Amino acid sequence: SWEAIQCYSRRVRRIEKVLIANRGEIACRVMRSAKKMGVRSVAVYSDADKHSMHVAMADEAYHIGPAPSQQSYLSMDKVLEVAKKSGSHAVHPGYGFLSENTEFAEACKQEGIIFIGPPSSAIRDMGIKSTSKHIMSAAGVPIIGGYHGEDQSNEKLQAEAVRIGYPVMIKAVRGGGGKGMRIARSDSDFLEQLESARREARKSFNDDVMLIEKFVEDPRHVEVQVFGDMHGNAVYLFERDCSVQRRHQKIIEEAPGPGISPEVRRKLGEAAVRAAKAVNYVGAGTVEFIMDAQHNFYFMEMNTRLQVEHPVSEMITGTDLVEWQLRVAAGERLPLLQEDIMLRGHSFEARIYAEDPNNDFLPGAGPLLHLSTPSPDQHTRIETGVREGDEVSAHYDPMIAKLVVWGEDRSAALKKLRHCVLGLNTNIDFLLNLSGHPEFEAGNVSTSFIPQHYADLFPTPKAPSGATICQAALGLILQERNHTLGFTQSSTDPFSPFGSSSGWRNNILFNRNVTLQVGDKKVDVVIMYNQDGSYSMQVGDEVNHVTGEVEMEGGASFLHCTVNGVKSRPKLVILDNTVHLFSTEGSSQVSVPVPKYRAGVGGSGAQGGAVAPMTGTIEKVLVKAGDKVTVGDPLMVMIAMKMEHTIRAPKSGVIKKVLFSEGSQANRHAPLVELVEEEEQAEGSSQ
Ligand SMILES: *[C@@H]1O[C@H](CO)[C@@H](O)[C@H](O)[C@H]1NC(C)=O
Ligand SMILES: *[C@@H]1O[C@H](CO)[C@@H](O)[C@H](O)[C@H]1NC(C)=O
Ligand SMILES: *[C@@H]1O[C@H](CO)[C@@H](O)[C@H](O)[C@H]1NC(C)=O
Ligand SMILES: CC(=O)N[C@H]1CO[C@H](CO)[C@@H](O)[C@@H]1O
Repeated sequence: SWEAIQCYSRRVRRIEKVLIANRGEIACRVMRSAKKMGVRSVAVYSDADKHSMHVAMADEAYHIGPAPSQQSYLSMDKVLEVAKKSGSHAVHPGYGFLSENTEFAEACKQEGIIFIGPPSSAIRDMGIKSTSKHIMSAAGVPIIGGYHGEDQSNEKLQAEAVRIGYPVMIKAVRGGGGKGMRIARSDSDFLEQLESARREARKSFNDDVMLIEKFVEDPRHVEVQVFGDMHGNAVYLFERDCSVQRRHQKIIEEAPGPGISPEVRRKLGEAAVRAAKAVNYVGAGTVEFIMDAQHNFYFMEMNTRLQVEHPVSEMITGTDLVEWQLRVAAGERLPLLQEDIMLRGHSFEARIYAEDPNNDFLPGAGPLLHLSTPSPDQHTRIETGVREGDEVSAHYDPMIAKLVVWGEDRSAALKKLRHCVLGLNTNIDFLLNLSGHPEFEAGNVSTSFIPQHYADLFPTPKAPSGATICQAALGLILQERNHTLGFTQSSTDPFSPFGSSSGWRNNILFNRNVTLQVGDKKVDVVIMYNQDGSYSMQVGDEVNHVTGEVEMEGGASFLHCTVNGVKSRPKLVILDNTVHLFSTEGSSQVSVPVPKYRAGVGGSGAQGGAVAPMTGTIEKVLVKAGDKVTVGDPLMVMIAMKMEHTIRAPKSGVIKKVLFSEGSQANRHAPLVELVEEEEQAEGSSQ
């Protein structure tokens, strides 16, 4: 009751020490605000995070278990034990992990530790979709119209469709996978679509009970930041547009929503505040709506935590929402009243994922090769939890950083976003492409944006130029010379191009021909060493004149080189069998094809081959030595970055050896089996 809440809140409890039950960028983000407020921060970490940035940043850090989150970041007992041991007054759950776990919120309360989040009753109410829609509808928040009744007569269903308003979705109650679903756009085609949906549902599920729902075409995802305190106050901090998504993963978020009028903005905000008040909300929350082309909006759900994309709201309102969270959790009043919250300018956030947009967004684990960030200032924020050289762990979310910018208006902010290129072998090129798209510039966004503009966003990748191929070849030669001079003897690495069987080692200074893997093509390079220390490299019909050296700077290697008189200095990283070159023009990769017999595949570890597509854990081994397989047969199942990957036979043949057992960890590009083609075997035995 309000009485109790007020009683409780009269005791403003100082929070002098906060435990952050999270990792990565959000843990670092919370610590920054805590430091600013003079609050000491306590980190927890798993085996995988021992050397990570959030541990280094905290005032105290405690180990809580092995890498899998179930045994570390999700372990309530361990987190609470550290909270007590460290004398923390409060726990900040960040997002994900325990942030929306009512049991954990209750357990904190039991221990007299403040859970920085809403009351567990609000988390519970909002966690159940049907309950939340009920509460919202009663509070006058628009919800999507629908009919879920028992009367299944044509007349009743059609009358409901008219009441809801066309277009409507006719959906089989037992439906799934798009089966038994039809869209009716007008009264005249309703009955036909209904019959068709029923027919399909009967065939697929042996049940033709239908429900009717308002259909929103190419909807926008618009959400409102709200904040409540223990004194019954609640405010909104305007809306964010997070429409552009891929696999239900947000990519670019912005605030305020493009093209939304002040009137719609106020309606959105007021609806969101009604939603928060309906559940006696305390702390930071987000009310999500879907919005149609006419800017009608409907309640979807409420997230009872700080969102990943909260910084864009901070940028346009000049607030620090983590500071607000700490103050409100201590029992203070909201720092600002609604009329004091001003909207200024426009802000974008781009999420940087360790993933490859050109490889169907498969996440990538492994060391972070290159991270150069724009210098942060008042209008540019880099929210990250990793430093160059850190391992991107396969156990956690692939998001490694967020770039947040602010500008006077949308086009100024967008310009800034594009300017702040983080040269990173992740989704940066894709972000550039996306944020430069004319329809995006015009603010014409919806959840269908990526599929609609697929061809523009994913052009066939441009093959690296002859000059780039020469740079890569030079990088390989210089590294080899390095090794031969005895600085390092790298490799037990089976992919090293410098292994004795590759033929590179023996005649360093002499002419040679190499084959490089460039995209899905093999390119022959004829290399001649000249007396003056330069090289002539023939790529196709073109002969290039190449000189250069590797320069070390700040622990990184740069290829200081000249190709046909043009100077450049890309960053050089050689890892496994691949040369990575990073420059302001973007990144390129050139590989030394893996010998067939080692990889068990013809290519260089393409997805689906018998090599690990990324670092991860072998979940299941489906074959054993001696098994005959045909191309496409599943060999193993791997878990990496929270996703399952089936490794299939790249060709038909016989399994000679299985190189990994269940439960073991395989590095990216590691061969998983030795697979011998039947002809090869036949040849081998005849020799
Ligand atoms: C917005 O984009 C959609 C999809 O590409 C297009 O059909 C529509 O015409 C665009 N709207 C405006 C106002 O340009
Ligand atoms: C050359 O050797 C040094 C010392 O081991 C190493 O740091 C550097 O990265 C090597 N350079 C190349 C191009 O491999
Ligand atoms: C490289 O290839 C060229 C032409 O294809 C040939 O003339 C030359 O002998 C080869 N060089 C070596 C070292 O194999
Ligand atoms: C909108 C945009 O920037 N499109 C670019 C995407 O990338 C390809 C090749 O890298 C360019 O050709 C497009 O112009």
